[in-house]
Amino acid sequence: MSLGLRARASRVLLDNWHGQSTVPSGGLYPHQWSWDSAFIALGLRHLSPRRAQRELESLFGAQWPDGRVPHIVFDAATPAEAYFPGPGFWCSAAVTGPGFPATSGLVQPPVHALAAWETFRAARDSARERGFLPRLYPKLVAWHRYLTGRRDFGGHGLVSVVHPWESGMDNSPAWDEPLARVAPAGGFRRRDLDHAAPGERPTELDYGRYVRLARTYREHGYSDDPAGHAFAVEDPLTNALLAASEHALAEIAVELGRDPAPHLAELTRLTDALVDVLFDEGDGCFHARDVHSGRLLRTGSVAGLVPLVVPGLPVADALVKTTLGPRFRLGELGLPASFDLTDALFEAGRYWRGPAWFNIGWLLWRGLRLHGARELAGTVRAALLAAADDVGFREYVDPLTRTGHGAHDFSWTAAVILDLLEWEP
Ligand code: 2M8
Repeated sequence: MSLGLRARASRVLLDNWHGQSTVPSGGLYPHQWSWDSAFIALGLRHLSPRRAQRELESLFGAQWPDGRVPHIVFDAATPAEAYFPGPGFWCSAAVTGPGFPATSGLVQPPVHALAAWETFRAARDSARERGFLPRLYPKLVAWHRYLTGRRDFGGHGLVSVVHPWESGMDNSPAWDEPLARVAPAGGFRRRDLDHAAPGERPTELDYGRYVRLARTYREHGYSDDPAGHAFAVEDPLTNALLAASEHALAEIAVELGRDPAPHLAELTRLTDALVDVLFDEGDGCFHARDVHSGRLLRTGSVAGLVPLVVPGLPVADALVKTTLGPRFRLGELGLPASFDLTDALFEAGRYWRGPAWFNIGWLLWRGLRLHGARELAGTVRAALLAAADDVGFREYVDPLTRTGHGAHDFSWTAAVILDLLEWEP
């Protein structure tokens, strides 16, 4: 590995810092994104613990009164037309009222409590001095309460996501079937194609459907009435990160002298629901469930492996076996394909339909360590570091050839590399 990977990763995070938070990448994503900020904090904590705390604090500064943490917080200094859909599309002030930053109305996977706990652990004394956890804890609790209280559309105690953007894995083939019901909207101009090749991004048809779903949510005043949502799925990645974050909330509660028991009970409840409703013993993988059809969407999305991050997951051994099988070949490749390598829908360079992503690699690395698969975790860590060293801090890479794709100098790539560098092989 070339010397200077750490310095280069640090440079990316310093360059993408906008004063209060970090943009995922200067051109393609020029605002603050919710789950990006959580991964970014995990890396920033090694560079500047204070900045890592600010990253999360600024995101939660935009939390809505109902507890939702918006998936984009718009930077007022960035021209509105730099990103579509921009602040004028979402009209968040109509719901939040004045005094809130302009945001989207969707959410993203709840990895924040985990990031907050890890950020605290990096610099306990200064975090205590700043009152980092006492200020953040009630906001994290309200965030989880929004998800479990307002988004349990299926009645299984699992959170539903109402838009592919909420899953974080926008154009995953897992969403093809439920998305096919949505009539595409027109009358908008994409900005992503100003920065990335069409072959690496979602199709026009996908975008039309994304816009239709977001417009409808906005027109319903961002109400979480299940009947108003054409798209509603119980996603294993979202629910697994919520469970792992409940575990982190229990740790935070202890640090604050509070009772961790409610968080541990919530962890158990979510774990049971995940396994009962979304785990398929037949193929050793979790799958999203379509709330409208009631059926499991049996596809080979890597989201189905992410429950490895849940402490105490009873089916961890089966999941580890699945990572090693022909669909993911993790032991051989080290890089986690975002979709089943053997499926005709696999596309090595198109966004969430096949390429390997560094944040997913980090989650699997963490989950493998958690469940004792240390050698495989080491293989994943080494492959992520080698890929970043070879191609730079790309948004995603072809898991077979390691060709880089998407944005350059992508913040969460740099951040998880900085974190992985802190650990022994
Ligand atoms: C991607 O999603 C945004 C919409 O939220 C987009 O395509 O414009 C996804 O990869 C998502 O997971 C990520 O948080 C976001 C910013 O990096 O980009």
